[in-house]
Amino acid sequence: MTKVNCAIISTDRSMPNTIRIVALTALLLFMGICANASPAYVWMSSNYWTPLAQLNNQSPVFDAPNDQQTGDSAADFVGDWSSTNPNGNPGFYFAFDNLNDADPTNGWLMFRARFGEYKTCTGNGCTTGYSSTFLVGIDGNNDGKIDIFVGVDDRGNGGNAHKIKVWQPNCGSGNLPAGRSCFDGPSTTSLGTEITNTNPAYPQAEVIGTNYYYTAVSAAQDPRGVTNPLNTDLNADGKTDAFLSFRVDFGFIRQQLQNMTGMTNITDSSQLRFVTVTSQQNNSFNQDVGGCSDIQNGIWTSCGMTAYYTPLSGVPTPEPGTYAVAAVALLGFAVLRRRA
Ligand SMILES: [Ca+2]
Ligand SMILES: [Ca+2]
Ligand SMILES: [Ca+2]
Ligand SMILES: [Ca+2]
Repeated sequence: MTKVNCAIISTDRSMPNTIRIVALTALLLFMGICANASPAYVWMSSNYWTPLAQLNNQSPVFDAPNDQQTGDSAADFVGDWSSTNPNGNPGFYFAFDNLNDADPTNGWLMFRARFGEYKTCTGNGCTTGYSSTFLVGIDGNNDGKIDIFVGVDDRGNGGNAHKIKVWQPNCGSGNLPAGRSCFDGPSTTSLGTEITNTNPAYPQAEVIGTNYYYTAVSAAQDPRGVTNPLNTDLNADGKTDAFLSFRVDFGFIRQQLQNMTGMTNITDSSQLRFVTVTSQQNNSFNQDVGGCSDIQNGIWTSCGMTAYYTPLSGVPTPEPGTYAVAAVALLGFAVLRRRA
């Protein structure tokens, strides 16, 4: 999207009515364009997020309930949208705030997943009910292997809790099975060295405010329920499901991808693929893999990897500006009719 300077258009009363209406409409149009500058937020309702389709199943069916490995339903990815259940609920969403400028190398990548339980905070001194990781692996070069992980680390209540982090992938803790490669599946990928963001504008330990949002699934957060039956408990455990959302600095991620993989010219128009994981461990994923129930033997490209998405494809729609333009146009017509 090109950068727009928001102009103020005069509607001097000495103008002929027709010209005033045209000017008014132009003003509204500019207001609409300016309204498009509204950033994307982690607390946006799911209507503003893009549900991600899977590579081998072009629907955002996402993940089976109750297939997580540690008994923590708060870390169980859930989602039941499919070609045979089109009114179902997506489980993995993406959004992008492109900062509304002409720079293709900046912006915020945002991720949201749905989990089987919204955990309220009960422990002494705890600050959140979520107590695991929500990891997103990115394949930036179309080889089916994860190149970088971003995510929320909410394990425990100490210094590590409540942080947005970035990691290099590691090759997993065991020997590679025959025919397999590092980073090509949940058992051959783990969290490696944490990458510290040294850009003072975007400190790494950033989880409060605009970067993180944990909330119960509700009609307000999932307005799809207005037209589709709202289901707040997809895994039928009697506990309200949760949305966990976070954002990371795209400029930092693209730079790290280029540093680690030799990929060049990654922009907000580059095609990326994503996987999702919850895990209590860094060296071996042990909770849930989004879109896959085979955490032991699966391969990302057939076990949870999404289709291709450019960051720009996640810019929220409908954009608020659309409504502003429509409202202005309607107002213009109303004024004309009154004066006719
Ligand atoms: Ca699951
Ligand atoms: Ca890759
Ligand atoms: Ca539930
Ligand atoms: Ca799973």
